[in-house]
Amino acid sequence: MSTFVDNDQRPLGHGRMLRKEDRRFVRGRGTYVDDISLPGMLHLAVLRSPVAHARIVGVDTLAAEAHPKVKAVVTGAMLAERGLAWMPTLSGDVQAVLATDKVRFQGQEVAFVVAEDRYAARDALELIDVEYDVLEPVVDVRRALDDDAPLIRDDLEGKRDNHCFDWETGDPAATAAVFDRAEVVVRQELVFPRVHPAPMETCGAVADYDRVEERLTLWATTQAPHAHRTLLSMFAGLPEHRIRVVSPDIGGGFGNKVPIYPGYVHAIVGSMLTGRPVKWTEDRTENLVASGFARDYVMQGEIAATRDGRILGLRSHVLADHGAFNGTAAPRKFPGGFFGVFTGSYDLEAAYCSMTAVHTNKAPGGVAYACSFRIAEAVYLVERMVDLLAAELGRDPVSLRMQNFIRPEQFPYTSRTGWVYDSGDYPRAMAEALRIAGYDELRAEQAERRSRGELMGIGVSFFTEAVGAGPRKDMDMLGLGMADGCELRVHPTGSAVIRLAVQTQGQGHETTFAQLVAEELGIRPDDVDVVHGDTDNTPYGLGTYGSRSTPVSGAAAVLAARRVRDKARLIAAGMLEVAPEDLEWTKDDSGGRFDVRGVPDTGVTIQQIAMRAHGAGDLPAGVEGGLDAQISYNPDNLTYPFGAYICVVDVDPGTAVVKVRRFIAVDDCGTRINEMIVEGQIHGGLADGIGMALMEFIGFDEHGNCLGGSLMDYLIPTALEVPDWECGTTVTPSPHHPIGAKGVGESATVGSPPAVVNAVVDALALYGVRHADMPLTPSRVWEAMQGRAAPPF
Ligand code: MCN
Ligand code: CUN
Repeated sequence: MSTFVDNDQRPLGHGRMLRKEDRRFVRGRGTYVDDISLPGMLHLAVLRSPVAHARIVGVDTLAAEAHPKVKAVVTGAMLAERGLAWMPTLSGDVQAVLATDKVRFQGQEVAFVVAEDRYAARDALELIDVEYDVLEPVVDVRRALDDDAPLIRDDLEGKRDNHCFDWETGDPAATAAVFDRAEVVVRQELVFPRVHPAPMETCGAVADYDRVEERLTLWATTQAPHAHRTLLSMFAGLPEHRIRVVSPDIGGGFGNKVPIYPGYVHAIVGSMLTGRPVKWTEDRTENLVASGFARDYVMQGEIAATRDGRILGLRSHVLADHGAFNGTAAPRKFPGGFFGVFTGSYDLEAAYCSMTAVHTNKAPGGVAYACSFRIAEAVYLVERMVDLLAAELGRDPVSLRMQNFIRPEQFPYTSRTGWVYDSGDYPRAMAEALRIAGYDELRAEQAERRSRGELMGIGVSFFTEAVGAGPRKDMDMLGLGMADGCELRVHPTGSAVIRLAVQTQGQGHETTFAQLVAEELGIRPDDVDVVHGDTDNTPYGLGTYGSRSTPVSGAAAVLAARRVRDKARLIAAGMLEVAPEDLEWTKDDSGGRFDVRGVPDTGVTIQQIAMRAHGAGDLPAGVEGGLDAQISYNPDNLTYPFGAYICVVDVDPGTAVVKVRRFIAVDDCGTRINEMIVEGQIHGGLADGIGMALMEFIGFDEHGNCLGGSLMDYLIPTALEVPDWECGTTVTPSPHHPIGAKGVGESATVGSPPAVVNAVVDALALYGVRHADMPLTPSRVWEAMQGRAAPPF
């Protein structure tokens, strides 16, 4: 159980404290994009394609234009005249802002209406008449590359097939060699289905274009306001200093709010055309059907080992469904994202992965969902393959993992695909999970239940994440570099404001970044205000995704505070008339201070120093006034958090319903700033993982109709489907982060799906089941059970 600490009672700096932002949120005082209301504001609604693939023969907007409350009706043809019909995606592909020639997925944007109110805008959509010449859609990813498959991207010159990209990583020859000499090889096709982040708040924007000043203000649900400003400037040709992107309170992102969506551009165009502010707010179905999807990988897994369980190699071919437009936010040289870490937590001899990505008539795929850009898929692959190997060898899945872990003394460890893991102690985390779970007792209980025909399963997974992009030049997503800025100002009375490039969507940045500064300066977290999400008022940086806020901006915040402290030392030396080296920094519950070394309690507090810095007395020669610092931080490496998860399930043999009975999660994200917030991140991610493993799934029928367009069809777990989480901690600091912190925001989503699937497969071992694909709905589990002989009782 978590214990919450009254914020007035807690020490200065790191540790459990209640979230500062919740004072606002629990009273309904948050300001989300849809809460923005400007004088004269108009409303925008989008007409979307009812079919997955069709040629547009004609669009008749006359009746809609005649609607008394309609101010503008815009079609793809109108945008094309201004060169605005297509926009770049984060992968370097292009995406239609409004369809011109063809529609390529159900729900694609075809036209939009700007009207006096939301109802009129919606009504007017029904007055637009679009004539479609329906084409055969490509729905099945395995059909996409058939010779006679319909061509989806005929907008691209010279394009002859539905190929999106090829990519490979690792050493194919070395891997083939270890497979040749392996005593045991296990192969399995694994499907990670298409899922959706489904944040509580859907996407939206309010655009306000001032024609006289030629200035654009865009309130938008974005996880990366600065990056969006730059991209908008490059795309729309507006000077960047005349664009202000404001990302106010965000009701969850989970990766869904990384891309720029056509709707943002519609709002901007609408405001430019009408000269009035324009609001666009997606409804739930629009969000589920047309905004970014994740996963959708068909993976051929192969694992090679010796008979005594030494893993030699891992190989995979991946068929990736990227939908009609490639929306992946991946570093340019890694179109397969961070899938390259698929060797996981194991020290093996060789690994190779080849990937073929294709287009289908589905919404843009390859977007993120609390995944660290494909690490969820990578961890699923390796953790299922290791379990399959354990089953083949008749080994316990824990002992097989322990045998093959990268050992603590091997860090920093360069993986076979070239990733440098910064630090780790995997056996310790695994041992802690076993201890909390009471693993041996669980196995004994399972044996006893099995003898009675009960289906109890115990699933283990161990993950290594790679978060905090990014240091390497080739990891640069947009050609902008990956550094993040942060600016700290200490006021004369010693309170402070920190301005960040990253943007919280629920992760608690207003609290943890205040704690980071408080810890370094010896002031109360409540005395530090955190400003973010407004490009006019924050330094440049690439935003929040890939759990990079703590590894990158968090480091910037600490370094800014330390720079302030260095300056404070000079000022204190002047105040106390000693040399700076003779001062000693101390911090206790009453605050931070510089004392003369060896003479405690004679010094000056950070507040006294701040007052002096702002003009209350002389400063030493050469020291400027003020107590501020600005940092732009580019980390030396990613951080590699890790964890050991154990899931216990019971499967009802009569109904095939899976019940998660227990979930034990030991996470190591290095030094923790606020344990309560970290636990909250883990709880949320575990719920995500259970959702993906057991119920979340966006399916399509043979016509390309999306079958997951509402939360009645796209199921996400509720309090009823999740157990009381049992969390444990180990702390292995990152050697290159100033306080040793690693990111944690996606760890549990990445690590938990294989634990659940491994548990269900373990439960079904009595039926001879070796593997079953997610989501493990009752019908899937039932099918798996029917595929094999029923147990002999
Ligand atoms: N933290 C900490 N100690 C650490 C690591 C993190 O106290 N060693 C704290 C951080 O300071 C921050 C939170 O935990 O308050 C998450 O930090 P971090 O791991 O740096 O991740 P980000 O802040 O960059 O958040 C991004 C990450 C991603 S990419 C997705 S997707 C996701 C996630 O966060 N989306 C979320 N968690 C989410 N949580 C909520 N409520 N809503 C989302 O949309
Ligand atoms: Cu992978 S989802 Mo988060 O990086 O925004």
